[in-house]
Amino acid sequence: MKIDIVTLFPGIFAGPLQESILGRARAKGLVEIGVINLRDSAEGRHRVTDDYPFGGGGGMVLKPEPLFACVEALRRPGSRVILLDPQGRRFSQDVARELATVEHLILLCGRYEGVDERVREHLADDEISIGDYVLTGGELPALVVTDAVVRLLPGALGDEEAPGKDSFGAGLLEGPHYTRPEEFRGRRVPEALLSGDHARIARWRRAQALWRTWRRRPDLLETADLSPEEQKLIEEFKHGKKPEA
Ligand code: 9WO
Repeated sequence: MKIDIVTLFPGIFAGPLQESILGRARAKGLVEIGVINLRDSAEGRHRVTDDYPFGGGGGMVLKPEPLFACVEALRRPGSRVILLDPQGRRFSQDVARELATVEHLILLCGRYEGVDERVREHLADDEISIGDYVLTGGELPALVVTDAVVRLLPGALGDEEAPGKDSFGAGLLEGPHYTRPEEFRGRRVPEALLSGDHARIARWRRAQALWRTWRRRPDLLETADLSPEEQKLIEEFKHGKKPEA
């Protein structure tokens, strides 16, 4: 897989892309990530990338020419051009799974008051928002999308940390995790986890995940596909029963 990130601020990406799982996935050759300075696609001695908005109103807008030139040099069959923008469709684990199947992602990071509308209409194939807040640009959202997608590529995570069991992998929140010591400041690790009974541990974890989801994110239960036993647990929660602590 290849991911090209088009930005006016390439320096933002140096740290995040070389650390941890992203850095390791690149070193292993699972993904090639390019960071392209949009300014290099701007013409003229001053390489100007922004201009005043028609109609006035202040602020600056990213000009279409450098973005079109940059993307036209990068794109190939199998590319998907994505604008990171608060007006886009909402990013989610499902969208991450979808993007992880695309051969080549081109992520466009807007700045200032936004990009010329013709970029949105005639250059981007897709627009993605990571949430309802205004940032200073699309760079951090591009990193969020990159991180969520790359960790799904086969081999990016170790066997111990395979995706699927984590939050949203199964459409539910994760239950609690504990490590040593068994007792910390008088708080003990739940007995089920110390029992060595693997079936009991699996049941405890499933009940905890369901409980947490029911309490914190009941909306997720609408779409989760639950086994009959799990549906029964939810029914019991509704009648006031709590899972084993
Ligand atoms: C700036 C602005 C100033 C005054 C009034 C309204 C305004 N809206 C914006 C604006 O949306 N600026 C954006 C900044 C332009 C495109 C790049 N920027 C951006 C991307 N901010 N937040 C995102 C973003 C992208 C994806 N998911 C969440 C947020």
